[in-house]
Amino acid sequence: MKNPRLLTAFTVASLALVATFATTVLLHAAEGPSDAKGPVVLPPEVLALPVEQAILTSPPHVPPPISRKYSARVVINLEVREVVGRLADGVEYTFWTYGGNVPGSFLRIREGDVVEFHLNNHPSSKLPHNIDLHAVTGPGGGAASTFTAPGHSSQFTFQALNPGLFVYHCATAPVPMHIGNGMYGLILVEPKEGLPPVDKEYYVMQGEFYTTGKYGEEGLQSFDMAKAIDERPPYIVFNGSVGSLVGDKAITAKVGETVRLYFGVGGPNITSSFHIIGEIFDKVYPEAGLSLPNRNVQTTLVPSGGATVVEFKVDVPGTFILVDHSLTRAFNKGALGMMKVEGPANRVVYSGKEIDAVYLGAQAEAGSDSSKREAELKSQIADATKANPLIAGLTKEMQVEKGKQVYMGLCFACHQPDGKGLPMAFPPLAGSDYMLADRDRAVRIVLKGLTGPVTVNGATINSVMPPQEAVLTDAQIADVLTYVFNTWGNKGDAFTSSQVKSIRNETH
Ligand code: HEC
Ligand SMILES: [Cu+2]
Repeated sequence: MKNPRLLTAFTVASLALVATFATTVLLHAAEGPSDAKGPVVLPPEVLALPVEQAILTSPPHVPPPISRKYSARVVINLEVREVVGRLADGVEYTFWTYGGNVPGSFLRIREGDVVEFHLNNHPSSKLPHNIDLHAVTGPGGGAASTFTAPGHSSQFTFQALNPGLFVYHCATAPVPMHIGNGMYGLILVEPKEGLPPVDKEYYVMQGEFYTTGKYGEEGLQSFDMAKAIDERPPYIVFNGSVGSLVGDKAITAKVGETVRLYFGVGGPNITSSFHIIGEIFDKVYPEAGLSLPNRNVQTTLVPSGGATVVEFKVDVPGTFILVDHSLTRAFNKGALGMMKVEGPANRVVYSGKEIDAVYLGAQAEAGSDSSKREAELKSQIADATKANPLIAGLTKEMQVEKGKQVYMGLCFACHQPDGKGLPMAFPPLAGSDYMLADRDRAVRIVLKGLTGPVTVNGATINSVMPPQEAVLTDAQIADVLTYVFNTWGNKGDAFTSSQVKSIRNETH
């Protein structure tokens, strides 16, 4: 979609297909720049109001609460930009934005304010755009007055009559394409009496992307109208990209703080079952009407073109996962974020894992002869394929990746994520002369555990490593050892399941 002529051709084609879009465009053409009516003559009592510039923030940030107790004339300058950005690792997309981000800048005003709204379409844009703010009472929510060509600026005035949290979006034809390219955001109209004070406020919006390529397919992706019509998005994400709220981009809070999330759905089509794993919403303002909250809610449904406000106190530390609880969207399409909470644990509210004991169901007893034979054949096939050096290389790489998952789920707690261990407590695996000297012994240690003094790189530790034979499969042990033997500067061949199996079965 970098080629403007292609884009226009595409737009025209979809217009021809969808008659209603054509009507919308005619409407906008009739209210184009030539139709401007000139500035409104405001009555003296409005002219007497103090004038303020709105503070705009990009997600996940929210402008500060409004402390004034009177109405104002608020000037909002919002800029439309078409920008190439990251949709996922290795995946780029030409986003159409309000303010350079998806979702667009967060706008915050007060019930009764009179807003002088300027929509500025950057000269580098290829297309005209407009804005429909759901907070506006008037035709098209402003869309009819803001159709703005590239390099132009439109102005209109509205009064915020209703408090609430409202979606805004582009309403230029084809509307689903403009929204689907990222043209949506939230505007908060604080009630006159204000909102209850909280410690942290954040801004999150869900929206889906209809890329021509499959999820994760690399390169610059363009908008696929057929997938949009069928509502089959490869991506459903928070804040405009996969991983926008994970790792060091996670939102944060401290134990004891109250958090308020302004959560909206830009769509264009898919609703959200918004949920935070391990947290209960103390309050939900359903559909973002800011009057009566629901209390003690697990999951709240947010319509496309709608929003919600949720509040909760964080009671225990840890990482809490924000999801659309239609879970393949979270785990396969990107609708997943994180909130990291720091502070002292409260082991009564949440103890952490207390006991990990072996439990062998009746099932585990034998395994039928044919499944045993199947396993044998599989391992023969695996061994035969490994004879091929190319496959051997790829298999090892895959084992390293799988092994990393095992390591980060289990071994890291003692040997540390960087494999360096902890002095006097846990020996290092990175560069361990002891481990690297004897591969079978390494398998045996993971299977059966290790006690008594052990000297690694000259330092002796006398502690206990718990056996993992009931916890890990042969394949998992082969993978994790392949990982630790090929990470942090260590070098070694891959381990095989059959090697682990024969050591598991050896008698002492
Ligand atoms: C609960 C803590 C703990 C966990 C979990 C753990 N280990 Fe250990 N590991 C130890 C301790 C303690 C020792 C030293 C035991 C001793 O002093 O005899 C050790 C020793 C070792 C050694 C030999 C010493 C060396 O540094 O070369 C290897 C290899 C090893 N562990 C690998 C692993 C792998 C792989 C995993 C994950 C599958 C794992 N360990 C999980 C605590 C742990
Ligand atoms: Cu637009």
